Amino acid sequence: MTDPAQPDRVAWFRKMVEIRLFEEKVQELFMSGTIQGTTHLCQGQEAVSVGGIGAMREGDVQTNTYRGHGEALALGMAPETAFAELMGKSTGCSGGVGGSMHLIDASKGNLGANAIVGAGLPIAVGAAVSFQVQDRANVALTFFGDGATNIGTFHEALNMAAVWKAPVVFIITNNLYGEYSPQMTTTSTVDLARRADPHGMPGIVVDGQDVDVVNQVVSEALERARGGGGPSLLEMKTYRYRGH
Ligand SMILES: Cc1ncc(C[n+]2csc(CCOP(=O)(O)OP(=O)(O)O)c2C)c(N)n1
Ligand SMILES: [Mg+2]
Repeated sequence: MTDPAQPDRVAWFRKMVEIRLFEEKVQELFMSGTIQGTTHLCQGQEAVSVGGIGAMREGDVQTNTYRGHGEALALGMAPETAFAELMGKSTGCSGGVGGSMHLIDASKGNLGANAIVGAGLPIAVGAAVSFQVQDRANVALTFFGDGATNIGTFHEALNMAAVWKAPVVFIITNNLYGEYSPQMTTTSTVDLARRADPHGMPGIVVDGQDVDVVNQVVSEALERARGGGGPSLLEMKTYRYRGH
């Protein structure tokens, strides 16, 4: 979280490097069989995590996916805590029983990663509705992949959020592949931001490789939601450098 008047771009850069190096080590440990269970890397997508999380304010929350190392570290989880979780140690954020796909720290606004594609969206809408009920000026973000926009919960979550003007920002991390399937083989829509149109909410295509642009667009969507303007759908065009 940064002061909107004075974005700390050096801190963003450091965090993106931290995420990249964290995952280099994760990959090394995974390939050597040291990490039990699976891991999913977000290399190439760091600007989406850091720019998006950097737009959050005190009390805001977010959900993400099984590819959630970037968001967890951007939200301030210590790499030691994340490594402990991946190594199955009791000092991990989920006591070592969750692993890579379940990095969570509610005290820092991280309502958790989700192994189920599309599962984080309704959780974020629920959090947003709770803010409305409690009359709190907070917003929920939810990060998910391009493939998740073909899941039922995506459409259900957008519809409910639009009808109730819930303070939630939907962020598609469009890395062009769902697992190993190119977007064009699974999806009839080129710009996934257009999936906002039937719900009457803003749908914006964003250069997900530019942390400044990501931060700017997410900040505007967050403030719109915070002011009662309702949800937005932001499509971050990015690329994942590693396989699934
Ligand atoms: C409901 C559900 N269906 C299928 C899967 C298996 N699965 C894991 S990742 C994935 C593809 C998701 O693609 P995308 O949303 O683009 O995310 P990416 O992996 O590119 O980050 C699928 C189908 C799952 N985890 N959950
Ligand atoms: Mg994808």
